[in-house]
Amino acid sequence: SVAATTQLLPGVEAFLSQSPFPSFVAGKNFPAASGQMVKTMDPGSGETIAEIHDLSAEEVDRAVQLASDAFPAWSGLSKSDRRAILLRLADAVEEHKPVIAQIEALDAGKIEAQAQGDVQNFVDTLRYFVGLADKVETREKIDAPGFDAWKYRQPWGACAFIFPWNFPFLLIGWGISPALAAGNTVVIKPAEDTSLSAIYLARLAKEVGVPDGVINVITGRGATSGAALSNNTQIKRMSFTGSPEVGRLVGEACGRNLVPVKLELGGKGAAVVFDDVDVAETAEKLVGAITFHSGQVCCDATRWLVHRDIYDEFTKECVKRMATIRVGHPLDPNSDMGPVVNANQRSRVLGYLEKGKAGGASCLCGGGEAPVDGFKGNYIQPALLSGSLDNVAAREEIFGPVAYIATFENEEEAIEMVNDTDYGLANSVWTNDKDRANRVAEAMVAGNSWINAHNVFAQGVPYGGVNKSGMGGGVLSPETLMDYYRSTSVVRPLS
Ligand code: TXE
Repeated sequence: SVAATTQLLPGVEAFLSQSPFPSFVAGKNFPAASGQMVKTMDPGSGETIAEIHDLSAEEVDRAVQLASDAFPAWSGLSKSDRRAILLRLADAVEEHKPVIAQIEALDAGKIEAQAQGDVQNFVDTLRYFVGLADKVETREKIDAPGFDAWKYRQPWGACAFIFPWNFPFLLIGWGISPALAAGNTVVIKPAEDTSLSAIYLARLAKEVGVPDGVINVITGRGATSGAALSNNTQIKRMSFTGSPEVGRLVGEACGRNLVPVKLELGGKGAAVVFDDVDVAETAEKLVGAITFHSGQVCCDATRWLVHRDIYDEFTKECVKRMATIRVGHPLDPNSDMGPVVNANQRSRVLGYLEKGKAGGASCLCGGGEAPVDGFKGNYIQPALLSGSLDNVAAREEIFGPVAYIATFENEEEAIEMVNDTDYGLANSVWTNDKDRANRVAEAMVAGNSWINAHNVFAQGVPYGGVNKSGMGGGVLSPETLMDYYRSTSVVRPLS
């Protein structure tokens, strides 16, 4: 069991002992009247750690109603009052970081230190957007000769958020911070595998005085409570992060209801490695990126395109480093990489390895289940495939610790290979030639291009995908905040 590895913090034990967990709406526990539950597991031990309530469609609609009811008072607060409340929440989350991070590590299979980074990122993001909202002109004069013209900005109302299981807490921060700072209320639907940190947050918000109904968490299965939320006609905006398949369903529902929608979907990112790099250092960083959270990262570099002159040396170095990755329980401080989130995901990843090999790829290392002493978790060895990119494992999102390596001869060919995908989330270029780095970064068709790094984020720098990776403007930037205001032009002719 978990306790064999690490003593759980008293705050975590106390929290888990309250299972089963109802949703949390309008400042109260909000149970599913049907008594239907969803089990949530520690993917590291394979054991059920809690149960959460599975709301019906009517209950979801009721929750949206309560979030809408809370909107006039919340949006009517002065900027400084709202700022004070949200900064108190940021401080409280920071104080509770060890507990939230341990809950997250257990629930999502995330290495504990990484979970702490996620919680801190939530705090930083909330503080960033609160600071930014403070400076937004909600009444702005427009220069239009002959008219007294103004642009007014107001929050929308109750905004909905559907989140995936890979970064449960961090993504809540990225999603709801701009919405709350602008004066909207929010309804959060976490993934059924990883709802605990969201419930913890909603309760904490209540404790520090966030008014009832401003932060609501509805729990349950995607096909029931998720679908009900995306089909609700009262929500003013929708933001979805997850798989392209479900993203389409959510987008369709919002299209029908004419609800503005933001979609953050998958990716099949590339890393282009030129022959002038420090091979050992670059291999270390790319192996670090693909094994970070077991490769369950939408912006990961999953196609490594390596200049043919260094291909052999680079590949050897990657294989050597992958073999040193210590796979283990997320709460074991000696683990570099934890499990994948559930048994389905494990089958999916192992299935892609098989399909990739059947399609002609060679497996250079790893690629099976990874036994971890004492645990029946969903552990997989990190793997490196090589071969032609015309392979299902090189084209589809695997969402596991699997990279696909191939060679290129020149810059032009590399760019063509990078862009030969329906996705467009994030890529990186690795070279010491600054001009080349800038050229390639600009030519890669995606929302994000990194130079000599992968998976780097900063508040204020837009993050989001294009093409099949997403739509609706992305997250983390000043423009994201503006998405959470609707504007009204107010015009008076002067003569
Ligand atoms: O995601 P889903 P899953 C990819 C990744 C993974 C695959 C499946 O490849 O293997 O998606 O993961 C809710 N109406 N990504 O099944 O189903 C669901 O409850 C409304 C990439 O977990 O998309 C959860 O809250 N909502 C991705 C959320 O949608 C529905 C991160 C996401 O679940 C619903 C995660 C429905 N009909 C997975 N069905 C990334 N790129 O970031 C489910 N949901």
